[in-house]
Amino acid sequence: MPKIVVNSDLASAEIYLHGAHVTHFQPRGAAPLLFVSKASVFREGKPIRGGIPLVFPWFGPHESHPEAPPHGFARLREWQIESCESRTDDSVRLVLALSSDESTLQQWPHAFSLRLVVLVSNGLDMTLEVKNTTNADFTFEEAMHTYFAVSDVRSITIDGLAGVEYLDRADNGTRKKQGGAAIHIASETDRLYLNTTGRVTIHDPTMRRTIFVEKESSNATVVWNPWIEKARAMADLGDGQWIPMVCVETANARDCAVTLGPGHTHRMTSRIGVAG
Ligand code: TA6
Repeated sequence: MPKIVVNSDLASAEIYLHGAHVTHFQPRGAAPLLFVSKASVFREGKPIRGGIPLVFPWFGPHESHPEAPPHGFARLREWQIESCESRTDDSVRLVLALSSDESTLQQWPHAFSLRLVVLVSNGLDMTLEVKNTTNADFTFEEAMHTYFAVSDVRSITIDGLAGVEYLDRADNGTRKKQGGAAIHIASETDRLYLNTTGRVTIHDPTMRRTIFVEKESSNATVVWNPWIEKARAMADLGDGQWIPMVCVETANARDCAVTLGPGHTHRMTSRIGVAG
């Protein structure tokens, strides 16, 4: 499958045209930030397991068509390269594009054009642009479903979501409120935090690093780890592969879905990197 490989003084990165899927980001002098499953398939019509899957235009299972691909079709389509440029500050800017077509219109009856703008420097900035090319409003969900590489998910803590309301998708979507302390992962965790725009940090004492996730125009954050049984049951993840990963996802979904007017463009940005 075709991919763009970036090697600069600041970082290295890889992004597949399949799904405009970032599978590698490593700031110079740091360990890779992203987890990719060794059992992932790289095949048309299948999502890559790990890296930064793009979720659009619905989050999770389709609300009325169970046969539709979970998390929408954007991560299953071949995107086009619009531009690739290295800049005087040693950063590299990539733009990939995807527009609606017969196939997408059958799954989601709205015309759109997407652009993913990726800026590789000592951090990774990604902006998903959604343009409504119809003559009426439409409402969509989206996410950068980022899989972070950690030493052991049981030994990390996640800060930045204290007091935030969330839908507990591991408990029938029950609405709950996050306590004040840092988040520890000690079982299957699948939480869609709502109306939250703040910076989230993943503290990994074993790797002696803190990863940050900052965002703009995103009002939801998802924290996910499949834990033992779910990981074992996923052919493209596998036994024990829940340990070295955690997802902290920059999203707009459910109560925080986006309604976009005709001709308008929405831009959601996520910036990840190593703090300090
Ligand atoms: O973001 C968490 C989640 O919605 C989980 O419920 C789980 O389904 C995960 O995404 C992975 O989804 P996928 O379709 O990539 O297997």
